[in-house]
Amino acid sequence: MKRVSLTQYLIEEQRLNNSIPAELRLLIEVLARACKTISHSVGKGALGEVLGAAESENVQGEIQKKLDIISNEILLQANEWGGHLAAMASEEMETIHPIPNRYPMGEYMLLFDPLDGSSNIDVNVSIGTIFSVLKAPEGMATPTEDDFLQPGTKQVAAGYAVYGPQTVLVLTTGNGVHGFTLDREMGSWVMTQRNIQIPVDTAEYAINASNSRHWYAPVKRYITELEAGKTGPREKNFNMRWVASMVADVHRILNRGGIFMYPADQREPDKPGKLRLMYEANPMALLVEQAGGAATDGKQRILDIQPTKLHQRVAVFLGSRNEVERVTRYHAE
Ligand code: AHM
Ligand code: MG
Repeated sequence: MKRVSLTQYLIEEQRLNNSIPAELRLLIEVLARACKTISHSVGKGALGEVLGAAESENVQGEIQKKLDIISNEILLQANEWGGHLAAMASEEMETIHPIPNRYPMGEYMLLFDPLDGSSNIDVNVSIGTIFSVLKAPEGMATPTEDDFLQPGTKQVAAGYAVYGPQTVLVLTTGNGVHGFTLDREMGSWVMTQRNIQIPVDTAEYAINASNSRHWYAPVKRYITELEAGKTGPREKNFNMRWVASMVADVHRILNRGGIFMYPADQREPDKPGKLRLMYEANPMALLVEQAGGAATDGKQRILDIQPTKLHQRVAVFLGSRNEVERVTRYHAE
């Protein structure tokens, strides 16, 4: 079989479909290289002395792991000097990171969760990097947080790398979703999946059920019906999976269908769920929609939400279209 590398795929997209400007291609290549470096660090584990907690908290008040900080640094350093970016923002940084003056400024803005699935870092379970790419607003001189506050529909690229038994990069630039496996011997990304499609129906769901006592009625109803199985109203048995790494859960759903949920609940009514809109929900929502699935916050399409804060949270229901539509309908009823 002829191997198509990430570089070849990107150049062909640029040349044949005209869907990727040269600067965006450079950006994705640099990102992919950074993910390769992160994959290497993650893979060393205890041998690289990278496990365990750092002595700091991030803006959400969560204890940072050493690998959170290492991954953040890798992404910042890799993306600073290429001239393709105007600014970056990260789960691990309170404020945005403008490109230092000594480097040229480009027209794109990059957001990332450098290492998602923090609770899995030290226990050798899949984790990943999530990224979202926006265009800087017309006429922007000095980037500010406000320039990032664009709805997910404005993303020009999004994706993740999952560091599991294999390291896989899943990418969309608005022209389908494609997967690239890291060839560890050659150090290159090889296309292993073209045009990933999520089945519209599924018998698999993902939710942290330990929170069930806090759920709102529509989520309770939906899950109770799934649990009732063949003799319940759905007349079908459902299976549950929860990795506690969104990247790994979404990766499974892209590959064989399913619905992923992190709902808002009654604990903190002002805080809609756990996941962050700009660098977790939006990129995943774009991937899922590009693969024929759906993504809502229970009420509206995630990609249509107008962000008001860089680190804002959002409820998430995404995956196989018929299930996402059903649970969204329950919220409306
Ligand atoms: P993180 O960005 O601090 O790693 O948190 C996000 C993660 C998601 O990957 C995952 O879906 C979720 O948190 C798991 O949460 P919980 O521990 O409540 O099950
Ligand atoms: Mg995260």
